[in-house]
Amino acid sequence: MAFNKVTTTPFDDQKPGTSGLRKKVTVFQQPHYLENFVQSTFNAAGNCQGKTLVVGGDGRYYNATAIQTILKMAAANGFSHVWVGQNGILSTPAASCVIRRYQAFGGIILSASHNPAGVDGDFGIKFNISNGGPAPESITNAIFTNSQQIEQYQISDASDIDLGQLGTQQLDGMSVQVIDSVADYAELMQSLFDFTAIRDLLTQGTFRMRFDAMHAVTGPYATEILENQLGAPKGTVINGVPLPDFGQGHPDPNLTYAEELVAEMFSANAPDFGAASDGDGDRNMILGDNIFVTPSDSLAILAANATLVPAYKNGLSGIARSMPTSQAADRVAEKLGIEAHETPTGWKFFGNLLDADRATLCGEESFGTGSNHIREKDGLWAVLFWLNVLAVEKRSVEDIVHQHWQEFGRNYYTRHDYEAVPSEQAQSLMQHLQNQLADLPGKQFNGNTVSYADNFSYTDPVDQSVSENQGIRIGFESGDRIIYRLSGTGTEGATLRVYIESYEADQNKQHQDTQLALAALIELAGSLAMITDLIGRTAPTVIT
Ligand code: G16
Repeated sequence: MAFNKVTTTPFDDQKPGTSGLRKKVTVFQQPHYLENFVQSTFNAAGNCQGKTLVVGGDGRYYNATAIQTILKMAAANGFSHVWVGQNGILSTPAASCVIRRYQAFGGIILSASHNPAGVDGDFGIKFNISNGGPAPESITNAIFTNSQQIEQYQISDASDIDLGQLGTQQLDGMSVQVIDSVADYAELMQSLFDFTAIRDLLTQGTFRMRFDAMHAVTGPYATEILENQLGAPKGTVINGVPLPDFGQGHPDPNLTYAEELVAEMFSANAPDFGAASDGDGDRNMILGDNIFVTPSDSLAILAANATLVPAYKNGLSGIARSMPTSQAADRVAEKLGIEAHETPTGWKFFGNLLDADRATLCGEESFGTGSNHIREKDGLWAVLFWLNVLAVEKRSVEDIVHQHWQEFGRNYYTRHDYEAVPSEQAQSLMQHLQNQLADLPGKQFNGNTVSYADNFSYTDPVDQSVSENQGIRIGFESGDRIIYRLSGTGTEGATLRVYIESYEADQNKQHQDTQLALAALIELAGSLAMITDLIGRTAPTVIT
């Protein structure tokens, strides 16, 4: 066995997006494509000699093949030890947990999150640093720079590792330890939540719940924790067997794609609590009997109730949300007298705040919620947090949400996505908006005066790094907001996201249909951006 130095040439499309590099499987299957990106990652990460790496993914098609390549490249690049999930499976939060627990140098996570999988589906790869979180922009930019200059990569010609076999195997002088994919993560959850109270809730009364794993990676985690450890009846977890093509589904836990769960939760005999997670287990959707909790509200409600949970019983240091996420959490932070942070979209921006203990809870409108227990968003953690609150409060999801609105006011919120828009059209729409920014402040629309209009720029309060062009914001004196940005996770053309938010303090007006309550702002958002004229669309592809 030997380490080979393979000559290669750069690919020009290896710039990591919001969360790593996501492309069609067929793109990754091109000769040298994966290898170039992995070598660029190792080069950007620093000295790998004698270091420990974690590797795992969401089990989608090409996961196991890519892992064998990464292991051989890790050995050739000097790593001395790798922790890898059995059969190559680690949910994104579990990977973050394992990196932290075993103090690894970093990890490589293979996932394209909620994007469809299979031979013609999507694949993805990202690097997480030693705190367990996604690499910051300084490293992702360095990966891209390396990928533009790469001339060779190093790889061992050793045989494949048996990923099904728990325990330690050798690969060209590097030890590869295949670990149970669930155990470390489940132990962490036990340390955070009141499992006794949740077990009582799930087993002693009439409470019923449903968890939809959408044939993606969370199935084994949810089955072990909810059914085996917490005693929920068998069948509580549906679609719990992970499949390489996610059962040809789209494991994005929202009202559009989790249709089986949504239908049940909005039926006459609905369970008390419903939840779903995504392809790699970091997103969550929360539902009650005939009620959907928006991710923005979920963050605010968890923050307001955090002291009911053992891990957060001493309170929170701060709350962080991504810029397009509604301002509901800010109101909770204000009442609690703690810091509120507004970051660009992307979990990587929360890492510094969590490390510096400037935030304890973080959340995003894109169905992501998490805390300082790891450095990724965490779908099942959010579900357990809700269960813990429900177990203590002994009230329905609806009651908890409505009481929250009464106390803090309601932030009506929706996101309209226009998918697969030709990139040039999407760019010209953003430019059209950019051109108006200077003139918008002071203008009135439907009696609502624009107080600011800008392209969001973020200065990290911990390391002072600056991230510009993070989305167009139009804010009104009333607190209403319209935000436009282009997704950084799609793999086909561009996805335009339009985020619309309006605050309602009046209790008598807090129970309208969201789309109706926001109708005037939605129309304004369309006309300011000239959506129909510039991208030829009359309706969004997905509404969340
Ligand atoms: C990723 C990021 C999130 C981000 C989301 C959507 O989530 O980790 O921080 O909010 O993408 O990003 P965009 O609007 O750019 O598509 P995931 O679950 O896809 O890894």
